[in-house]
Amino acid sequence: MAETFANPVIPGMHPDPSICRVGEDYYLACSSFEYFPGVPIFHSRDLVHWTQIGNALDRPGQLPLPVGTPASAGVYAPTLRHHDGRFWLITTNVAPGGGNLLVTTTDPAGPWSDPIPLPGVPGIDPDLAWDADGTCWCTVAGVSQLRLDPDTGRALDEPRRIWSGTPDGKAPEAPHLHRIGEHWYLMIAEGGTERGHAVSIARGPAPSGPFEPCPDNPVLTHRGTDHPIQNTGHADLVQAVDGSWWMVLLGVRPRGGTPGWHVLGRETFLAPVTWVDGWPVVGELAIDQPVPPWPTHPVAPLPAREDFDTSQLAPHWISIRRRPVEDCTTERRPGWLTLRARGGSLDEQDVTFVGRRQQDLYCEARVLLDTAEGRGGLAVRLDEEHHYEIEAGEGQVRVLARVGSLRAQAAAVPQPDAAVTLAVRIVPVREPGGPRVGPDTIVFGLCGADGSFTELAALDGRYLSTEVAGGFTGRVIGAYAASGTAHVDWFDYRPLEETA
Ligand code: 6LW
Repeated sequence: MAETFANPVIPGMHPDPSICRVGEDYYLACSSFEYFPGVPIFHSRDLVHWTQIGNALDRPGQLPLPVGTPASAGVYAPTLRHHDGRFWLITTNVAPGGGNLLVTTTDPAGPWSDPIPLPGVPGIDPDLAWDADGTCWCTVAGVSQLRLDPDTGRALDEPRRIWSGTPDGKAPEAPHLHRIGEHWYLMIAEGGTERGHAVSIARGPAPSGPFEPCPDNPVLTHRGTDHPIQNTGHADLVQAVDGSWWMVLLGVRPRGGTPGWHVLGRETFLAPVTWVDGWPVVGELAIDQPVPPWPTHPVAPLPAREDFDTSQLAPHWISIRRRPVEDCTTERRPGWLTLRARGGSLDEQDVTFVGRRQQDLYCEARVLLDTAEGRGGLAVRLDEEHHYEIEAGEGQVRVLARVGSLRAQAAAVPQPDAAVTLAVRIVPVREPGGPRVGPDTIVFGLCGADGSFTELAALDGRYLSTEVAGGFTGRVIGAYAASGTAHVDWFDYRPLEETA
């Protein structure tokens, strides 16, 4: 029985993957939308096990995400390439004062350069490719293309439409141009990033075409199926060290009925690719995927407990739109993360929040929070209009919910102490004897000093799903300050078995 690995290889909200290889090292970048820092960068030695090594846009000056930047706006799809000894990352900041930008570095863990603005590059999903004479070709959704000076960001000609995708496709986007053998291949996503998503490809004699569509397009889609991985698309290709070819792509894992609800956002999956008559054939894409034919290099999982004992937060911690130190700092009380409310609640765009992507279908998070100087809590967030939270302060612990225009208080009890351990457990749907409907149940409670869990409220996970909220993101679980100052001693996150 061949050994298998679990797809997605990068679970949780990690969409629009772009990949490159340097020697025996693989690097991958994803979108990050309204979260800061932006564009998580991952490293792997086997395409299966990945470690986040940083974020390309981790300085406020690199990533303006002002209040007014809508949820699911901000950083859209990146392209990550290595050329001439440097890493290049091009992406789009869909925000007031944003636009297409390019950053470069010799160390993908950072620091990356200040953004090089690309005023002549239109649209979204920019791609970079260099031909043999060093010309840099920038291709964008649509699909249009222009030549670019990557050192200055100057467009060297006007954008030209080079392909519109397949006749029954729509929204041709996510272009990636690869020179493979005698051909230039132009791979795109089309059909929109929902259930109709697909990957199509064309090839031509030059980076500018003309392009001949693959006779078997789309080369990958799960539309019209009940496959457990849906919305498959937005792919990139990489040649492995052994010469084989692989595809990373985004997909979702809807659960709990029809149409099914996905809550972790669009995740990064891995599939094998073979070539037949000069066209790619995408192999099996499964939740349990046969491992590639080389030694695997497992990596340590993220620590279950974050003690906030260092002034630099680990790269997987994200805030909403910005994280000026004065609002989220470990300097004010060593060993604690101090969250100073900016005045906004989770309904506002500038709430003080630090969290991590939910990466497991079932999981538990706990925080020890000192609310002697204000109010704060533990939240499961999709956006300003879709979040559940347990909030403590001013002598009361409450479980609150917002779904669109509906707000509810699901529980309220006296707060036992200023320092309180709040918890959320995301568990399978509780349906005594009935059909499983919905992806999960989100249970909030208080923890005793002995680690015991006292449930306060159980909420339906359907309403914190992308099918309900819309947009491009997935759940983020984090601590926040609603007023005054809340201090976080530690934050625990651990996966739960499905039988939890
Ligand atoms: C991404 C584009 C898309 O830039 O969604 O639906 C955008 N397609 O390819 C955000 O993921």
